[in-house]
Amino acid sequence: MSPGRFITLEGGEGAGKSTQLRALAAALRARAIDVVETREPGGSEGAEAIRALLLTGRADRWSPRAEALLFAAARADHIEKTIRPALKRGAWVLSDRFLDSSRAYQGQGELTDADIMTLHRIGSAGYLPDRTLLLTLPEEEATGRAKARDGDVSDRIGGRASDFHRAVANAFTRFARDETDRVHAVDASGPAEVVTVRLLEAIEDLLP
Ligand code: Z5A
Repeated sequence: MSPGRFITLEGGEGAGKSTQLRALAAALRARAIDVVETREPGGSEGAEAIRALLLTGRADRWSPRAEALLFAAARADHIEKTIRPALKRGAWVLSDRFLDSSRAYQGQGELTDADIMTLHRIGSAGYLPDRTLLLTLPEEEATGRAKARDGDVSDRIGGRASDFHRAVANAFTRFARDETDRVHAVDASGPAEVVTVRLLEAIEDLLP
């Protein structure tokens, strides 16, 4: 049995993560790979319940510390109930967002990147993906895609100021620069099918 692999897709809102996750899963299934598609926050019964708490309600519903702890708790349940069992049977797990989202969104205000990594060590024994695909897209294009789909409606975190989202994008860029083995930046512009080919190239070395 070839080993299961854990692949995460990261990037800002509207970059095309969900679209590409579905396309990548289809491409892997066409190669007879057992694939589990999942997402964060969420991906297990408990984590989906926490997702509803995190993404709805007033902007100030949670303090930065409480918010980071909720993401870490959801992730611990997701790994335990969904990710590890799938990998154990040799499946590939594709997750729409994971730890790097917490580092980018929760780890550069009141809490630092080191704080988020400490929460991840406590919650999930520091577990990391085999590969993280960072979808990069100029801000205006990503905003345009998200707006075309959602109009002016956004969730608790998506609705934050553009400065915040710019800082998130810079943090993701830093991760790709500093963790070159794991985090691969992939250009998410152009037609969806072309982006999927780029993503497949970025995991080619992991394919059985
Ligand atoms: N969050 C956090 O703060 N901390 C954490 O630890 C985690 C998450 C895990 C989750 O929201 C929020 O939680 C998120 C971060 C925070 N908030 N923000 N920002 P979510 O899961 O509901 O949403 P999202 O992750 O931000 O994703 P999204 O807005 O759904 O975008 P996407 O998945 O990257 O894009 P998409 O849905 O695939 O595509 C967007 C639109 O563009 C859609 O209409 C597509 O048909 C279209 N599209 C896609 N690809 C293309 C191409 N190539 N060309 C043209 N149009 C395209």
